[in-house]
Amino acid sequence: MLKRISALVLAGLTAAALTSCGSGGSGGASGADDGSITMGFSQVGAESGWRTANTKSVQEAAKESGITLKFSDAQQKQENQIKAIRSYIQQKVDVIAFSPVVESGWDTVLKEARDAKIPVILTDRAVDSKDTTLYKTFLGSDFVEEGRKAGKWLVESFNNSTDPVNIVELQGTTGSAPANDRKAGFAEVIGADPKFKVIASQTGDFTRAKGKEVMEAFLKSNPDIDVLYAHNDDMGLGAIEAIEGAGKVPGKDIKIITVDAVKDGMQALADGKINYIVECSPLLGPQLMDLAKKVVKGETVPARVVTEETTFTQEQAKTALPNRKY
Ligand code: GZL
Repeated sequence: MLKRISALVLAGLTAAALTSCGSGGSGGASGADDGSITMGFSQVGAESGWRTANTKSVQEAAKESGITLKFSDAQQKQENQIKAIRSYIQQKVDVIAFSPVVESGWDTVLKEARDAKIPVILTDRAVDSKDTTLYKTFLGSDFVEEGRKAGKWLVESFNNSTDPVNIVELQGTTGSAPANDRKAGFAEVIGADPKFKVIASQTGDFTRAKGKEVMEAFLKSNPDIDVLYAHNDDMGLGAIEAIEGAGKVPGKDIKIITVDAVKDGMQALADGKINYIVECSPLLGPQLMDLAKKVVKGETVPARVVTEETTFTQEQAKTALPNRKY
């Protein structure tokens, strides 16, 4: 009898040891079947207010969902993201999620994840790979549509004018999906009317400091700028410093359109220094965790999940500001 009990106890202990050895995962790559999920997340960096809010949303949502999050900040370098993804593969996480800092150069590492049977979710930004088996879904905004919204506001605002409208553009990170697509959507809409001229367009890398630096250069080489289109609020806020430093009035002498709608941007909009903001929501955390649970269980998910977002005028910003979550 004693032998039988000790054999049962030994079997139980062995089973427990195997389960706890896994990195946690309900049938994921780690093979553990205790229902826990471990996600490896590679974040672009901490370049803007939007990014900070996005990181907060992902971390809070992971905690609320009971998902163990391994998080890395790539400081806007693709090689750091590739290293992080390889490390997550080594650690046998159950799912990998990341926001690709640029669109190209991901096929090799994503094939390694696929070969390791670890599902990948794209969040915020997309990749330009033709092989859509390399990731399960892409959760994020339609950046082309964001550019179109910015262009439509400009066209409507200058509807009664026949004078040339000189535009300078602060682009996001070179090669990134939001920079490519926001530029394309805006150009598509204003291209219908030759009075709109983009007289200068350069990357400000989505940061306030670079936005200010490039806008100072624009102001030095272009005496009559009518409009600034900045691919995010942070570059627009940096540009405002440059415009005021040049003795001009932002929002009046130079109309400003930005994208994101983070708190600092909305405050400048309410104060009349920005004229229009196209929202790009960073609050992707809850949807990302829901998708991760489905993907780890092997459930099918939509190939594309587009986030809901709107636009703000100066008056709308005054009303919305008190309730903004980021
Ligand atoms: C857009 C996101 C962009 C934001 C910027 O989804 O990738 O990156 O517009 C951020 O503020 O830096």
